[in-house]
Amino acid sequence: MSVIVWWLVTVVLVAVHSASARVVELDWEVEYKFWWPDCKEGIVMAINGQFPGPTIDAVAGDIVIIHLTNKLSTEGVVIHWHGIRQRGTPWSDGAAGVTQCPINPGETFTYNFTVDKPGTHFYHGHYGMQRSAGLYGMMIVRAPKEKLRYDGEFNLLLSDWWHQSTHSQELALSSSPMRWIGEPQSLLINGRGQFNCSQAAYLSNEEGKRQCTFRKNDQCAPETLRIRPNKVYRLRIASTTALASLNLAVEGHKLEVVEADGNYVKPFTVDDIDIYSGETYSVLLRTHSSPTKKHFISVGVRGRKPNTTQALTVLSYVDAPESARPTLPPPVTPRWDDYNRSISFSNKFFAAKGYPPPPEKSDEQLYLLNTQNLIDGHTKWAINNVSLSVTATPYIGAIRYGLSSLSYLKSPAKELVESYDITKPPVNPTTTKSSGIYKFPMGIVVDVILQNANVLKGKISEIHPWHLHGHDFWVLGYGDGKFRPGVDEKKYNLKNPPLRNTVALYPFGWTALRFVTDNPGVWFFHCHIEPHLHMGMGVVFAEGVDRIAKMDIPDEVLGCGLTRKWLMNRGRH
Ligand SMILES: [Cu+2]
Repeated sequence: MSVIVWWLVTVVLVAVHSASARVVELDWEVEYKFWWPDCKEGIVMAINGQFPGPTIDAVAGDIVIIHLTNKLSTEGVVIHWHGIRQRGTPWSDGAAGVTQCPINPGETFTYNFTVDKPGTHFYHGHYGMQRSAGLYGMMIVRAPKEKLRYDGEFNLLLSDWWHQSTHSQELALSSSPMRWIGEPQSLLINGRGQFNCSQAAYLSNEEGKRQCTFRKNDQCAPETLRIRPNKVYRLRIASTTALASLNLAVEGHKLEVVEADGNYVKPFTVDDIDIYSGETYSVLLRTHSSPTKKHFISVGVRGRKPNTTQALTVLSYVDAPESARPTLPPPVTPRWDDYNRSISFSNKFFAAKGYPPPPEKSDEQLYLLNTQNLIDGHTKWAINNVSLSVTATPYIGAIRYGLSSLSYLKSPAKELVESYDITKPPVNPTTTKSSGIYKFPMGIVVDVILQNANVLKGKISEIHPWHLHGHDFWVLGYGDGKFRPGVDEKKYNLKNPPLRNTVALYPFGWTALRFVTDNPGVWFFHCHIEPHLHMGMGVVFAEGVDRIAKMDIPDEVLGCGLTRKWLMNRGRH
């Protein structure tokens, strides 16, 4: 064999080898840009001039390296990789104040992590209300050998949009008395929506419904999903809404749910899906044999009294003429306050075959009582009567160098939960702020029981989608009213509960989940509704504190607060 052939063989072998652990390396610049997300000019946070940000497309096992440059003139920035567990790289989780200092204007920070399992994910800003400002994009991690069978796929990234700037919103929410931001002006599908009008007005008898007008290349013009007859398409759907709980449906088509939060589920078929902020789904859609029709895909608000027009986009069979419009109206979003319908959808989820069941028993139970409270006239959300206030020193650095005495919280005695009347406004609404941190040793099984309650005024309890960083967890069950220790555990699904990273807590109810402490790090666990988190609705789990104390944490994540001082002093020795 000639030298050249040997060289070629070697090149091919290296290529095959590196294909099993590819590096996806990207240079990103974050900046504000004028944009027309809903046909009205606004300001978005763009990445490399795009809104939403670029889609990351990787294969399980790949290493993702993002060099993120902050081109904002006056504020810091971070990006959280939602659904990626960051095993071995907790400092790359991108939660400001928890796992890193915000990246300063003009500076570049490199995120470097492995995407260890396939799934539909997204990424988003996790500092202030930068997610609501439009800092987000899709992140697809493919299976080296996909077990689902389909002919094509589309990504649908769902978000909600306000005309009030997020800086103004932050101030409004922190004011005394609080000024509520209200419902979003528009819903966006892949960053595109239409304010105060409907694409389907021509099919409606409703008075005053305005037909949207836009040109094909407008930034707010909906995308058309082009499909072929008699095929199967995978829709990868993610919700990064700041506030809205959504429902998605495709006129004339059923949806087979196959994946949730990056985990395969036992397939089931529905007419529509509920999707809460922080959740992702894959659904399979089987196309009809007729090649000439167009159909509306609708996204509407549930869980809060809606005041936002449905977002629509069009599914178009290949032979449909460009000028043709859908002939049937978009699906009607189910009633917003039909919570039984919502819960029955949640109860359809089971792990797909092949997932091992959870451990049978837990070592620790953590109750998290969700209440709305006041601090000096400021409206807050509190967990176990503590409203989260993230410290200036990143928790991961404070633990690594033993710099501040973070006072760890304890699960409240059952009595606290037992004595609290969740059906009424709090008797004593005053609460306190703290770092909201709980610690767990490695290698134990933890149950978290989220307990919902009544808000400050009226007879109201809200939906809170809770998202855990660094982990998937098993959803063991949902219940009405107050959790009854010793009774409700008996109803847990321990056979095939779904693995998720986000789960809904329903009004006046409880949700139980289980996870294993197998990933040392400092993990945010919080309501994914951005205004709620802003008002303190979260906790932090320090997992394996002794292991964190020995971690080789890059200095670059710690250039603020007490860790900055510590690093500067170290330099002097
Ligand atoms: Cu919430």
